[in-house]
Parts: sequence; C-alpha cells; structure tokens
Amino acid sequence: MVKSDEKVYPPPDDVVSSAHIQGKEYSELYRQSIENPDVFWSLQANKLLTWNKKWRSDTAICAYNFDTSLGPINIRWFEGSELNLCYNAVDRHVEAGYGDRVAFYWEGNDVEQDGKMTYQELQNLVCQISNYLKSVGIKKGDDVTIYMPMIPELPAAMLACARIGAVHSVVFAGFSAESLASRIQDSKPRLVVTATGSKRGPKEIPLKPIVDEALDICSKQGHMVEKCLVYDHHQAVSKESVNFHSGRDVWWQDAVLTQSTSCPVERMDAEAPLFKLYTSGSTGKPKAVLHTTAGYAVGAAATFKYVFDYKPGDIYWCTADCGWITGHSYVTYGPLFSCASQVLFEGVPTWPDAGRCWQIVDKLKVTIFYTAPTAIRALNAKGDSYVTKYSRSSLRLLGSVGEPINPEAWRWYYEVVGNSRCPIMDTWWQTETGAHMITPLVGSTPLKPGSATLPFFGVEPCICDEKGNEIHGEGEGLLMIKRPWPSIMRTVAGNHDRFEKTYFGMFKGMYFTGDGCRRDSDGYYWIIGRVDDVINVSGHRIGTAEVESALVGHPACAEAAVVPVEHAIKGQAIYAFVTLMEGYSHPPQDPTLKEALIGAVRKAIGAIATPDFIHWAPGLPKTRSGKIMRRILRKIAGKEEESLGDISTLADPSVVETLIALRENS
Ligand code: 6R9
Repeated sequence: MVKSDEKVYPPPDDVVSSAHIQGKEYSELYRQSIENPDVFWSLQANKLLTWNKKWRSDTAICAYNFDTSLGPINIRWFEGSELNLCYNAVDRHVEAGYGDRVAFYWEGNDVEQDGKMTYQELQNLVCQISNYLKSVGIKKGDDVTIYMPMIPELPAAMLACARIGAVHSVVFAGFSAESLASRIQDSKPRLVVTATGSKRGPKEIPLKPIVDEALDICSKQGHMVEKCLVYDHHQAVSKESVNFHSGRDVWWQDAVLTQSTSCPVERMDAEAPLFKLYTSGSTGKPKAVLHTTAGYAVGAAATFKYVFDYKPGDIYWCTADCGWITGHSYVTYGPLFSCASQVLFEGVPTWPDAGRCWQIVDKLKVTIFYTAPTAIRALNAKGDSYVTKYSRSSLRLLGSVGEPINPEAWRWYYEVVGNSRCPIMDTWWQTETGAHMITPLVGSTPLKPGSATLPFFGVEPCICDEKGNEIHGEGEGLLMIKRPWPSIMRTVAGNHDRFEKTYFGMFKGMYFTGDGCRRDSDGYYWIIGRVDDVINVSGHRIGTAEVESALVGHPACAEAAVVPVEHAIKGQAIYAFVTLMEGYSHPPQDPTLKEALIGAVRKAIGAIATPDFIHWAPGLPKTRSGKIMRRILRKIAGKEEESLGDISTLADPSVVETLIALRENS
C-alpha cells in the first residue's frame, strides 16, 4: 500500500474542462448533498429520470430509521412517487427519437461472433418478453429467476420483469445446480429463464442441464417451477443437445418472438421491490439482498453519469456479468438510463488470447472501460505486447471494481492500458449499496493508486474502532456509513431480522459494511478488505461457512475451517483445513480424496469457490469454549507463523505445531 505522500495523479486539464463535475464543484455539491439532501436529490431525480408521479414535497425525501433500539430498521426514498425503470431505460429514449441508437454491441466468445441491438429493437424484444410473462400469469410482485449467459436477452429479460413489476433474481450462470436450486427454493419463482448454454474460452458450458438438475432438486423439496423459458443460444450450445421437458419447457424463439411488440408499462411505487440478488455473508446460506425502485434508479443513474462522466457518443464497456451487482447497476440499469451504447461480452479476456479486450476496444472504439483488478492482474501477467499491439486510442476513462486494486496493478492499468492518459475510477461499493459509494470523479479528484478516494454525493462514511468509537481524521478501523443513500438495500428478502443483525447490529445507528478501511491525512479512503468471514476471490464474495458446509457434506470430512490466502491473480484464494473422520490418517492413504473434497465444493457452490489448498488437519486450533481460532489458521496458511501471537488461550496449543509440520504434506 502506498502512503499518501507518494505520487498523486491530478485530473488532466482537458478532462476537467469537459467533465460533468469540475474541480471544486465536487466539494460544494457534496456538502449540499449532506446538508440539504432534499434539494440535492430532488434536483438529481428530476434531471436523471422520468416520473409518472413525483414524490411528496411536504415530507423529507428520505424517511428512515437506522437504529434498532428505536424500532425496526426501515428506509424509504422518494415516497409517494411512481415510475417504471424499463420505461426509463428503453421507451423514453425511443420516444425521444433515439430508437436507432445501438443499445448493445454483443461480442460472442469467438472472435467472429458479434451482433447489435438498437434501442428500438430492445423495446420490441422487452415488450415481447413481457407479453410472454403475462401470458403465463406472471404479474406485479411475482418472482422470476434468470440463469443466462451474457447475451442481450439477459438484460432484456431483467427489463421485461421491471416493465410488468415482476421481481427478477439473476443467478450467475457459473453457479452449480445446487446453488441455483437453493436460490430458487428461497424465492420460489413460478418461472425460470435460461438458455441452452454458453461458451467461455475453449469450453462449452451447457446451462439447461444445470437448470434441469436444479428444478429436480426443487421439486423434491416441494417447489415445482411451472415454466422454464429456454433461449436457443445455438452459437454456443445447440438445441438438439439438451433435454426438453414438454409441459414445462418452452423455447424462447417460439414463445417470445411470436408475441406482440407492444406492452404497457406498470406504474411502480417508489418502494416496490425491483430485484433480489443473492450474496454471501459470514454465516449460513447466501442472503437475498432486496433493492427497490426509485432510490435504486436514482443511485444507478447518478453514479453512472457522474463517475464515468458519460456523454452521448461514448462507447461504454463493463466486463461484469449481469449475475453480479455490477452487471445490474452498470450494465442493465445505469447505462441504459443514460441511453448509452455499450458492449456486452460473453467470452473471457484471455480468449483466444490476452489481447481480446483491446481488440474489441479498437473494433468498437470503446471510450470507457470498467473491469476488475483480477482481470487486470491476469492480463498484466501475460505481458505488455498483447496490449500494445492494439491502438486503444479511443479510451478516455478506466474503471476498477470488486476488490482493492494493488498499486502495481493500478500503474500497469494506467500506464500500459491507458497510455498514461486515462484516469482510473476505483469504485468501492457492494451488492448491498446498489451503487458506487467511494469513488473519484474524473474532473475533480486527484488519484492515488490503491485508494478509492472520496465519498460519492450523499454518502457519509465513518471509521470506527472495535468498540464503536468514531475515529476522526487519519486512522484505521471498521468502515461504517452513517445515513442512508438512495440505492441502499431495503431488507434481506424474507428475513428482515438477518438484515438488521448483519448491517445494523454492529454499532448503534450505523450501517456496517464488513470492510476494514484507513483514512489518510487528505481524507482519502483506502479499503483494506473484509473483516468478516467472507473471502474475496477474483472480486467475488464467497462465505467461508458455505465452503465449510460443502466440505463437511462429504462423508470423509469431519470438520473444516476455511480461510483466505493471498493470491497473485485472484487477490485471495480459498485455503481449507480439513479434519477427516475417525479411521483416516492425515494425510489420508487415498490419493483421490483431495480431488473428491474439491469436487464437493464445486458441486455445492460452483467453480468460483474451488479451494486452492486442502491442508490435512488432525486437529484445529480451538479456544476452550470450542471456537475455531481462524486468526491462527490464517497465519499458518500464509506461512506467517513467526507472528502467531498469543496461543495460550488454545485448548491444545500443540495442534499449531502439528499443522505447521503437515503443511508440506498437504
Ligand atoms: C461491487 C461489488 C463487495 C465487497 C466490498 C469490498 C470489495 C468492491 C472494491 C472493493 C476495495 C474497491 N470491493 N469494490 N474493495 N476497492 N474498489 O464488488 O460488490 O460483490 O457485493 O462485493 O467487495 O470488500 O465489501 P460485492
């Protein structure tokens, strides 16, 4: 981590003069957003979106309670208003004469596969999907699960839900059948939308068989999904190669493309649920983060416009999948609210080689490029020639999200990818926050590599010590937020108690982010990483409890404890300590057991949760009350046993030496 007195990168003059927010404007607007949120957010909401009905002007723009001792946590923004997010993302642009503008430039996995969809075409498709959904009885408030590859039909399906008021729950198409099943089981949709499959790199990824398996699991557990709408994505996986369950399955091409291309929009209340997105926490099963309509829209629209400094003519590309929050706010909603033209990429950045992103940048003249540190490090490792082979002269702004970006990766991104011309917006935020929270603004924030810099409008961060005392000025501690911002999640669907405990149970009256953070003498924020039992693998959150429960699900595993270790490309990797059942030795005789345990995790969660290390552990370091001391396991995994600290509180301190000795055999 660099210190604050190291090199800073002020915004270039030409960038400042054309930016939406210039120089000192940021601090003035920020102050207004905190001191007078009603004025600030009314203006933004009026400017950024089209409303069927405006919010009440006789009450505060945000009504909330952040303090469990005063009653249930609740947050309401723009009360009394009505709007439809699909209308805002699509129809109003067509009405304004932009029907011919490209909404999506689709780039398939293989170089020769591509396509385009204009706003007019998107409107037609969204209406057809909406009409199909209505024809099978889906209505306002109903859940729809979407498990699809990165093709325009994925955001279109999300928008169709928003159009008719259905609540979408997109599950990343890399999750296993069991994970998908548990999400379906939790939200109980009557309909699931999927595709035959996808292709990523050299691999064909059949999706329909995974959905079949998930739906089987669900029906055994008592939830019958009535309809499964399947897009025949023949460029990746053919229709002929997948099973078809007549009565339940329906081909998209038959059922959707035959519908009428007009469909009225539902007027939605400000606080009507918009979507659920499952994310990992420190305990138990992934939780359904619930976002609602008006506040989320204002947050996504404002951050997209100001953080990326979007202007008509920009070609924007966010590499995130719609299965993650980044793909919700910065593929489906934010850019379309601005009538932007964007790239949707189904493949991987290293296929057919590590120059793919820059080939696409040159081909489509991409001006704004937003990706994750793990991708930057992976491409950096392949060498500069894959980048310098392409001109990249269209690029003007770069973005980073998902985990702290190490200054080395930042500099490579800045100097090599951006030719030292393009400022990097390092955006800190979360599934729960809905939109960017701590981020530079291109025309006003001097950059420091590795720092997400300063809070966005309306965001009031605070750093607390472990007792909940606020640290003013410079310091390090837990990152909390003191007041609601428009796009904050409203609840954990079906479990408000978990919402309150997880986010408001740490210190009274504040939202707990789960991250550790340092503030420097310039007031810049430096995110350190999760302080809870969440591992950030390639920018994706994996709960240690989920991996442990998958391991323990294997008959040979008696107990498991999972910790993060540093990884050069992924940021963090999963390191699992495994105690086998009675009768097994550590390490076990059976050489296939390690693979079998790893397989159990992939089956329960998906390939993204694959442990990189299995460490055989005849015993785990526990306190006398039986609590596993993960702090010690982290040190052993990271080969930092010289700084183990006090181990005298362990029930059996000798396990530490046994584990160190066994490390080499694992
Ligand atoms: C958007 C997203 C959230 C967690 C968050 C933090 C980490 C995200 C970051 C960052 C440092 C950044 N994180 N962006 N850490 N700098 N720019 O990633 O949402 O998947 O919910 O993850 O990711 O630890 O708490 P989500």
